[in-house]
Amino acid sequence: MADNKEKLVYVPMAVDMIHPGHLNIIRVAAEHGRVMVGLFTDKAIASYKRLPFLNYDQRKTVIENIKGVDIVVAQETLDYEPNLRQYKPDIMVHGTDWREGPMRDARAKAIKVLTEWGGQLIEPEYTKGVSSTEAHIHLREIGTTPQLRLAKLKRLLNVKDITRVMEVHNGLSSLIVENAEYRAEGNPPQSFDAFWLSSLTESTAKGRPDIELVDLSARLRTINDIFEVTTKPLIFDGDTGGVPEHFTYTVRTLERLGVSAVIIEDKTGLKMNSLFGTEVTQTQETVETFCRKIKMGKNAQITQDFMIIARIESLILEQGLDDALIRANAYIRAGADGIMIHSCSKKPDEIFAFCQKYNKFEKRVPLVVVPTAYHQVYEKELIEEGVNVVIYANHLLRAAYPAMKNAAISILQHQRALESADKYCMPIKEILEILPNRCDCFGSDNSDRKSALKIKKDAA
Ligand code: SPV
Ligand code: MG
Repeated sequence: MADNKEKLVYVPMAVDMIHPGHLNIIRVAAEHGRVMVGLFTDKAIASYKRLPFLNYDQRKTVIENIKGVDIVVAQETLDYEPNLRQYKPDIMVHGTDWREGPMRDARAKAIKVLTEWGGQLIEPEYTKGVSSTEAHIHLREIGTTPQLRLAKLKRLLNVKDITRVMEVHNGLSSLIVENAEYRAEGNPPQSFDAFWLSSLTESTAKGRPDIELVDLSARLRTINDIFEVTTKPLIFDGDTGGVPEHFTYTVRTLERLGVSAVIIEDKTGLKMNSLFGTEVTQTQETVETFCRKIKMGKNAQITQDFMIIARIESLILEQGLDDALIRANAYIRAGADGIMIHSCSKKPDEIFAFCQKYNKFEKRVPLVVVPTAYHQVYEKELIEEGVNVVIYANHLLRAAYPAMKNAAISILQHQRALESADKYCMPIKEILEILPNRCDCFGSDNSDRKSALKIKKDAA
C-alpha cells in the first residue's frame, strides 16, 4: 500500500452531478495510488455535450472533497495528451463507456501516449443506468430558476466557439428548440443553445406587422409560455427599446423573468423590419441618443449577468462600413455588452468586412449576426471571422406556414381531411404526447411522452 501511494493515477472526469459511478471509479483509482482528477473545464464539456449545470469552480469544490481524491487539475480539452505528458501518470483510470462514441479517438491516443513511459490503463466497468446525460433529461422536467436561466447565456459565450440561437414565437416552437438534436456518427450531438424571441415572427404569429405594435404586456405573456416548458436562455428582440425612460423598466422586467439579454436597434420613429432594406423609409437614431439609451438601460439593471446588446442598422440603411464601425465603438463605450451587426445583402462580404475591422477594436464585446439574407454561410466561416453568436431569426415560423397553408388548400380541394392529414399533418397520437403533462412528470411513468418530446435525428 505504501508503494502504491508513490504511484500517480490520472482520472479524467466532468462531475456535473456526482453519482455512484464516479465514486466507484475513484475507489478503484485510489487502490492503485495517489488520485489526480483531471476535471474537464466548462469549455471542454461544451465542445462535446451541453453546458454543465455546475460551473468549473463549483464542480472542483465538490470533487476535491470526495474521499480518495488527492489533487484536482484542469482538463482543458477532450484530448488527454497534454495533461498526460505534463503529469506522466503511472496509471490512468477511465470507465469503459469511452470505448464507443465521441471519446473513442481520445482513448486510442491516450493508450499510445501512456505506453511511452510504461503507463497503464485501467478501465472499470461503466456503471450503466447512471449517466449525467440521463440525469439532465430529468432535471429538464424539474425546470430551472430565473437566475440560473438568465446567467446561462454569459456562461455559453465564455465557452462556445459560437452560440447557436434559434427563433421562437410561442410555447410549442420553444419546445422544438429546447429538444431538437442531431447526431452524426462519431460526432458530438448538435443542438440549439438559446432562444431568439423575434419581433418579426412573434408579430406574424399574431397576424400583425412588425412595427412595435405587439406591446410589451403581450410579449411578456409569450415569454411566460416559453419559460413554462423550457430551460434554455432567451434573447429578447427589443426592437428600438422605445424611449429611454421606458426602456429602463423593460430591462428590469426582463431581468426579473430570467431573460438573459435584450437586443435594441438604433432606429427611431416608425420601425419596420430590417429585411425591407431601403424599400421603406426608416430613420437611424443619432449616436448620442442611442448611447444615452444604452447607458440608462445599463444603470437600471440589477444583476451582473443581464446583457444589453446594441444592434447597428448602418449596413441595412446603406450608411456604409465606417458609420457602422463608429457606432460600434460608441455603443461599446456607452456600456453595450454585445454588438449585433445586421445586413440584408445576399452575400456575407460586408459582414465579414465589418468583422475584420471590429476584431481589431481595443475594447471588443461579443458579436452577433443574423444570416437570413446570406443564408449560404456556414457556422464554421462565422467562427473564423470571430462571430460569437449566430441567430436563425425566423426559420421555424417560415417552415410552419407553408405546411398549414397546404393543409388548408388540400381540404378545400378534396372536401375531406384524409389527403391533408396524410401529407401535411403529424399523427394525432404525437400531438397528444408532445406537450408536457405535469401530472405525469411528478411520479408516474411518462416514458411515452418523453420519447415524443425528444426530437432527435440521427444521420442516415
Ligand atoms: C427579428 O427577427 O424580428 C429581427 C431580425 O429583428 S430581422 O427580421 O432580420 O430584422
Ligand atoms: Mg425584430
